Amino acid sequence: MISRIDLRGTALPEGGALRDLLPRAEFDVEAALETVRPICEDVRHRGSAAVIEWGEKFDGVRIDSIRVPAAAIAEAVEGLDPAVRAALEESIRRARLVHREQRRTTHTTQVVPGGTVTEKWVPVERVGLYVPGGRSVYPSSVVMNVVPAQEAGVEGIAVASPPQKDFGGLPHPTILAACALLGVDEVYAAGGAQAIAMFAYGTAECRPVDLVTGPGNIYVAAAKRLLKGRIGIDAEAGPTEIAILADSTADPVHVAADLISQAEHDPMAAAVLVTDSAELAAATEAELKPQIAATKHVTDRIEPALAGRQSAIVLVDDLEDGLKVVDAYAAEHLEIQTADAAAVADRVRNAGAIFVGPWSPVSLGDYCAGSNHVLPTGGCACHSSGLSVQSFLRGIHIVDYTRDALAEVTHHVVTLAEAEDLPAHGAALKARFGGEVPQR
Ligand code: HSO
Ligand code: ZN
Repeated sequence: MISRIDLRGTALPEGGALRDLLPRAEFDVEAALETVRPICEDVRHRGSAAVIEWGEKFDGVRIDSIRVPAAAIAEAVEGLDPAVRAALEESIRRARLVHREQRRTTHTTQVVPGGTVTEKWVPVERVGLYVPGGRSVYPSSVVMNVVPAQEAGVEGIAVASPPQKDFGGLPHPTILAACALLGVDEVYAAGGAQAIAMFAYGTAECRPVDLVTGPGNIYVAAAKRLLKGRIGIDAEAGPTEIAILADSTADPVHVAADLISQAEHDPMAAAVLVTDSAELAAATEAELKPQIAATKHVTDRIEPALAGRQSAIVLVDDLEDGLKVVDAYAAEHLEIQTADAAAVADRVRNAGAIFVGPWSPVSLGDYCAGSNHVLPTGGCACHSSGLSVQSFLRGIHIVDYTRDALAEVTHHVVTLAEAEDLPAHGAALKARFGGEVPQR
């Protein structure tokens, strides 16, 4: 069911060539651009009416207004199962602990006497958080998007999630309840590309936002790519991925369970085991069968995800090669299940998040570790990080020089300006000193 890639007995190729040997899901956002372009244009020109009509077409339910009434949000939290409420509250509490410590402080550097540069961290004014509906109704993702935005100090937080036929055209009640627990009251019943366009262009009901974050399907990713520039976006989220670097000390029961846990998300999800132990590979394969038989979502998601070309067991000669492989793969989630796991984890360069040892499974991080679960997929972990307080801040440099400090450096500025054939740049300084480079 899961394929094998045997890299033993050969010298591993470097960089890109190694990456090409490793499995990865196709996620062709480019192809969806033409589909979402007319939707975004329509929302730009016709506003909420267009959001409602596209929602009727794609979500199968007609609504009168996209703004979710406060009463519906309050009702959702009252109807929430008390155990789910307690778990969400604990998830929020732990995420706040971690994200609060990511706040940045203003820092001033004295470059020369009388010349300072201050870096001030300012939150964006307004963000739009997209929360998918359909197959993936994840209140945990509301937590992972809202908590860093709040800890960053964002004042305007708007949430959009598709209208659900079964809930009278409102977003899913657990999504609304999660918003209520987080203190978010601006929620829209809007999904897909039309929700992203609503955030970017604004409508009569929803003021435009500066930044859109949150996962979604390929059309949501395409709309984010199309509207990027007008709005800021987080990384484009592709299908979820787990890679496990394991040696003979790993427990195949844990390894199989963790591979299945992320395969459960999507038939395109990727589950990759990298190991130097042929015994562990065989034992994990043997474990997959009974564990899959005992779970849900088997034929629609887990089996196709594990059998897909994006998933594999990769055999390597030793952990050194294993580290090269996981770095080349740059997984969204990477588990280290080896002897001395912390030391091995310390040597990893590329991963969205790293889970160390037998007691830190990815599912813990999905809900209650305190870490963020919105992470770079598709190999983007080699250049991007997951969602954090930083994602919602901008660092602004404040330059403040005295007359003397400017006078002291003017000759250098004039020289560089002339070297770039931009004499007016130099003249802007000289104008302050009677048209001359001041004597030092
Ligand atoms: N593993 C997913 C997040 C998630 N898991 C939500 C459960 N609910 C992507 O990191
Ligand atoms: Zn998950």
